[in-house]
Amino acid sequence: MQILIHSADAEQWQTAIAKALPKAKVITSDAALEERQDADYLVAWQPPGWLFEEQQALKGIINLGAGVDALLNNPALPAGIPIVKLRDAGMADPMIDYVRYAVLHFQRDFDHYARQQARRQWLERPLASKAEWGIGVLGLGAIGARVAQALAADGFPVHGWSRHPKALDGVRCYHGKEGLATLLGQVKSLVTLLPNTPATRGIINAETLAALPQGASLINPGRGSLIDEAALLDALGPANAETGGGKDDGNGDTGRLRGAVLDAFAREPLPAESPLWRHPHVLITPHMAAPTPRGAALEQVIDTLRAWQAGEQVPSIDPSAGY
Ligand code: OXD
Repeated sequence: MQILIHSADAEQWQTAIAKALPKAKVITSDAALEERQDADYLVAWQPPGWLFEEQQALKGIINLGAGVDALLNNPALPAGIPIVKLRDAGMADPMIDYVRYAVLHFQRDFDHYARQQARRQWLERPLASKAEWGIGVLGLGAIGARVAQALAADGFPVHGWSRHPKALDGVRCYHGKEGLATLLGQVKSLVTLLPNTPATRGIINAETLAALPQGASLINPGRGSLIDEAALLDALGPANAETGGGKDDGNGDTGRLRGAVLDAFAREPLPAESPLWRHPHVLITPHMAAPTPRGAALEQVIDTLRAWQAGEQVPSIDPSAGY
């Protein structure tokens, strides 16, 4: 079995896979062409088109992440090859931490306190009750479901939304267009954890943002394509670093949306000229919410390679659904 690895940390993956599968030939995409040609399996994160063009014998691809959008949007990806993605693989825990931090940022008023600090203002705000802080989680896949249930266990009322009906203990689940509208009206923080597919592109737009209650917040550790960035900026209101907005309402909140915590963008790295960088109500992180921990991911990668080698079927993604 010949395995080709393509990722920023390909050498570490190479060492770990070679140790677990001593009979396999494991090479990285940096190897010479004659070395890396005719691989049976590709283990990769965001592989370039040329890699597919030169590989003619691929029998399976393992995506070193949860989102397969970069792979499916690659025009050189050959059709009909099974693609297996990482499922949770230790990513849910850091994602839960990220979302919890972002929710508390708004529920415990850290955004307002940061602006008060800039004004040297000592003013305690009334504590918003968790029980009245509805959270919407769009996307109830392996990671979204864990996030929704963790927040519910923290004491927040959690509303989850998925394309198809789902049931999750402790989470009020909705689906479809009507379900989305019902959910949006009830949440103070909206968390987007949907995959990037034609059906989810721009799902957070002027219409959906207008359906949120005044003063709601947006948390996007999912995919940048979910958000219409112009509509988001519009909903955030004018950026004025002094007051936190244009016409200050005392909290520095001027838009329909109180603020946003964003980890994923339509273009990454987020271009320097993006007005999001400068908006005082936006907290930006560089797609770091849930890095793939190699230990747990390695187990899934090895299990998949062993099953393929034994001629077994492994649940693969549905390219037409995009996840
Ligand atoms: C992923 C990611 O899809 O890190 O795993 O974005």
